[in-house]
Amino acid sequence: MNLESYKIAQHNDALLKKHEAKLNFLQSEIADTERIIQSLTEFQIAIPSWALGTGGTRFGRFSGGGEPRTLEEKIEDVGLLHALNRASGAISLHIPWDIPQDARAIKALAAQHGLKFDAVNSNTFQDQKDQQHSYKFGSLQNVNKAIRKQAIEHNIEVVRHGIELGSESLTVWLSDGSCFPGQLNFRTAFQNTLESLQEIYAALPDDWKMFVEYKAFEPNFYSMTVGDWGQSLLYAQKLGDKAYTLVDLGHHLPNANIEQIVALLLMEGKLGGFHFNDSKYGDDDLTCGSINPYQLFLIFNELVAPQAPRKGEPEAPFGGLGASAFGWMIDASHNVKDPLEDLIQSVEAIMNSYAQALLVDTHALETARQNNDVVTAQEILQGAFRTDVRALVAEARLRAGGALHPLALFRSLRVRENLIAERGTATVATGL
Ligand code: AFD
Ligand code: MN
Ligand code: MN
Repeated sequence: MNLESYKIAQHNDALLKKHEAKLNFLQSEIADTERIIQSLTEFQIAIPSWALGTGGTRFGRFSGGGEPRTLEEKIEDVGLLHALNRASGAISLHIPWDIPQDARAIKALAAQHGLKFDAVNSNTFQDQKDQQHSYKFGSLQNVNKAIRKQAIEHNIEVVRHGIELGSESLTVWLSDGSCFPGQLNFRTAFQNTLESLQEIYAALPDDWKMFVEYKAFEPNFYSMTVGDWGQSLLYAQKLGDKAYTLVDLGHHLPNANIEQIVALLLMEGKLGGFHFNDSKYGDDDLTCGSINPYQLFLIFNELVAPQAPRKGEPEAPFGGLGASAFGWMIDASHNVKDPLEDLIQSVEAIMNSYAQALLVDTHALETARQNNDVVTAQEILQGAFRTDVRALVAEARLRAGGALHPLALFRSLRVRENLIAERGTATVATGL
């Protein structure tokens, strides 16, 4: 389904007066709104191909219909999101679920929608039907060298697909680990995984990055072989300059201080990027900012804080993070919300937290810290967090040709109803 620009213009015309009043108020209150709006305009969030349909729980899926049936339709859906919010300019594919039959045609279709290909994701957490060896006892960690080899070759195949599409990063998430005490020699499992990752790393083009994604738990597991940020950082440091740690917000033990983890990974120049989502109990993959928006804000507060740029990266002017600085991606799974509405809300939440973080007076905050003035430090942070910056985010969208209120336009155009009419209600396996 295409979204004609005149429909966006009509939508914006109807809301413009109210929007300008809110924007004028913020411009009267905040010193550098222009630089905040510019930073927001540059910020692009990659949409996971597997989040465009209903993900389901371990026990079932309740599809709402109109789901993409092909890679082309997944690209069209992300194109629609991007037309609405002008902040979803990339798609992240999962191989083998998204193997392009004609990479040139797929790349051209994505370009038509103004989309790039973000990280490609490998999959050794499921056995594929024609697979010679099973990953039942792990993949890159496996005690059987032939199984490790199969998993290494799969990852290198994924990189090859990514190269054809113009991607520049590989995300490796491993559901390797053990279910019981005694099952694994922890050190051998680490060494096997490291050696396997080193073989994959050696196959990376020079300008690529490898993101080693950690996760503290899986139901039924006793240990994970890439279980926390420390293990991921250890792998990344041993692998080399092209390897980084990927922070999925839902992959921590309850109450982990994620903003502190982000700060230390930044300090080491090993923060690769994020899989944004929200969670209450586990890897719930819920709408970003829907449960703990303050944590999301505190993460962005660390990201925009003045810091020495990473090796080879430009100094982040005024905390402007830019699309290239890290891998910015949503990783969510939808059950009771429309997938596209959920993604619209997630992108909005991320933009809001970024804009709020840019309001923080970092010099005053540092002075408060130097004086152990805890109360003032809190006032500074919460003053920014409690500022309604939605008009700044909307202005960035407006200037980039998007909708002032993407969710309202999505509904008023009856996008989902049109997609159901076009694609039917068959539930499509999205993989996850
Ligand atoms: C699952 C994993 C992990 C991974 C994603 C895509 O928990 O977050 O990034 O699948 O492979 O959600
Ligand atoms: Mn993830
Ligand atoms: Mn996950």
